[in-house]
Amino acid sequence: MQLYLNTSSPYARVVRVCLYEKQLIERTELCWCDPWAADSELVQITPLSRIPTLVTDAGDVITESLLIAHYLDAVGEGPSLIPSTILAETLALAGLGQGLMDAAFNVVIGRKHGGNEVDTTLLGQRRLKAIERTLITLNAHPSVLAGSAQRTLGAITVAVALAYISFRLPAFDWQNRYPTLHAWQAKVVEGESFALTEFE
Ligand SMILES: N[C@@H](CCC(=O)N[C@@H](CS)C(=O)NCC(=O)O)C(=O)O
Repeated sequence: MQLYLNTSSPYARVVRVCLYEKQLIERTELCWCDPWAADSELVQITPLSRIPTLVTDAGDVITESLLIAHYLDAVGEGPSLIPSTILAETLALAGLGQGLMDAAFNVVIGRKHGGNEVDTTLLGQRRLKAIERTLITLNAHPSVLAGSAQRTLGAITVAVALAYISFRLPAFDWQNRYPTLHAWQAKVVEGESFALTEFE
């Protein structure tokens, strides 16, 4: 398989973590690229020119991090990332994580292309408020309060989104403001799948 990615994409990191968790990293060629470059090789692979993009051994091109994770879960080894016994909880957490990631990524990309004043626009305000509300919700979330560090797709997605906020939006200072969430995330990120996929 081939995975198109870069070192700063939270979406790509979710997939990289899944590759380690499902023991598929050795079977996957990592194709580092810049999705924003007009002449990127990625455009030949997918018209969307977005990462992560996975090309399977059979040549299918899968985009969207959660869909790729779903595929890896089916073809890899070890415990399921989407256990049927806790399906709804796992998907609910994954949705919160993906939404948090979307809001944070849009703040970052908005500032990059429009300057920090985009924070004062209607959309900018909505995204910042969504991040804050989601942090509050996660800090009191039953899965977080239960303290389970099981690396389901839900836990992985939330943990990566939080790591991305630390990386790109440190002013949120979520670790100090939400210590329960911080303690839970610290447990989820223990292990090589997170250690070997640090943002750069
Ligand atoms: N919903 C997608 C989001 C992917 C995404 O936005 N990737 C960014 C990099 S972090 C990208 O490739 N952007 C290039 C573009 O939008 O043209 C997913 O979950 O994979």
